[in-house]
Amino acid sequence: QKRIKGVSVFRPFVYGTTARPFDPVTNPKPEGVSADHTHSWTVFVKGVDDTDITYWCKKVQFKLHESIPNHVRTIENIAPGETFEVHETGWGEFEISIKIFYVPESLEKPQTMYHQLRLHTYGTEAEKEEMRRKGEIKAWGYEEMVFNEPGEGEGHEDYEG
Ligand code: SLL
Repeated sequence: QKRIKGVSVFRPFVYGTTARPFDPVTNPKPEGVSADHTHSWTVFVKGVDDTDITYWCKKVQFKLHESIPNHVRTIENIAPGETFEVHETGWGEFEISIKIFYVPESLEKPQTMYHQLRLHTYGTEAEKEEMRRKGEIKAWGYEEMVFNEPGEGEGHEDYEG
């Protein structure tokens, strides 16, 4: 299919992890979770302010630590506006590979990003204090996918550049 010459389209998204320590009151450990697991956590890819990304992002493959059963998790066919995400529990921090597959009309190859799962407070003293207060360890990043000369079929309404 034809590409649209001289045009770049920017698609922002948010990705990362949110972890919560198990706590009898604020985050009780579910039945059946291994005794050595200390945290629940989520890794995700979503639109900024939860805007829909499914019209350009077709599928996300999260590669977790090999110690985790079924460690390659593929999320696809989610409803518009939903989040590509995986929920897990564990005890250790590790690097997660996040591979993003674009809709075929974009004519773009998949892209892989690497993201460090954080279970423990980090950053400045003030940032650590806020994480302790909220009982939540967020490691979020912002990225922009740039579609250069995208295919015509993608239905872009807001070209920039
Ligand atoms: C570390 N290099 O030693 C890292 C490895 C692995 C974390 C961390 C297991 C979860 C499960 C889990 O949390 N692995 O058994 O399902 O800190």
